Amino acid sequence: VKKTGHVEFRNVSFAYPGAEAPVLSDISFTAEPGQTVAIIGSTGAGKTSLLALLPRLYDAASGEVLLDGVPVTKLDRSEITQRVAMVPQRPYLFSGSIEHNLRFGRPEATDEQLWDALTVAQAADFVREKKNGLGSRIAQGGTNVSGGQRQRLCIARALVTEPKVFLFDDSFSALDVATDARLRRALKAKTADATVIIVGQRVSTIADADQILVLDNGRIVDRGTHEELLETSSTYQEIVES
Ligand code: M5T
Ligand code: MG
Repeated sequence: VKKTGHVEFRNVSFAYPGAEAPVLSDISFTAEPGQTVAIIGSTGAGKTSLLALLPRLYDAASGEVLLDGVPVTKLDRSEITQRVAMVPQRPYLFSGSIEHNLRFGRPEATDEQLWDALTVAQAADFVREKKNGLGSRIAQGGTNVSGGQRQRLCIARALVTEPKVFLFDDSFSALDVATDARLRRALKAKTADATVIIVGQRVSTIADADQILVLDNGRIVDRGTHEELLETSSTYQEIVES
């Protein structure tokens, strides 16, 4: 199997352990290398839960989640973490230096690779302006950096691992629209061959995706490009107008 980062969900359903009601029902889609797939939907729709199934934070109750054609349940954890990087909805920074935080998934990364990741994540200026640069201390939980800086450092941390698949869970929400746009342009240029799955609330974040999945109550109710959904999806129109 070529390890290019091809993602497929095939009729996936999922309920949290102990819960009866399914959180995800009959989810099917593919995300190809080079593509951006966006997931949008109201709070509680199941967006975070959907992303969690790829790195196996949880396993599907039925159906299959495939990475490069192989069910993730048949892959070693290390094979998944080498290929998939997730930036969680509440990204976490450890107490320690910025450098320590960035190298978390790839201790052997060079300083050049760290700066390259910071540049793409639009965080290089902010780190450069700090007196101790990469050696600057981050407090436990990242409480001494802003929410947007925390998001960008966590995006940089994901970039350092050079994954085939990026999962961004609302990772651009704390950024202003201009920074969001710059970051995603740089990301696209840097990761042209990667598979990108973005959960987003803001239409500007997801409008240029190759495919948008509209999630409602654990189901994909509509899918298409921004232009197609504006024509066909009342749920999408409601989100756009809200
Ligand atoms: C979907 C429940 C949650 C909601 C549904 C993460 C998590 C969620 N849930 C649990 O029971 N346990 C959990 O650990 O699952 O939740 P979601 O996937 O987090 O929804 P979302 O990401 O679309 O929402 P939001 O607010 O991030 O936009 O019933 O209680
Ligand atoms: Mg969520």
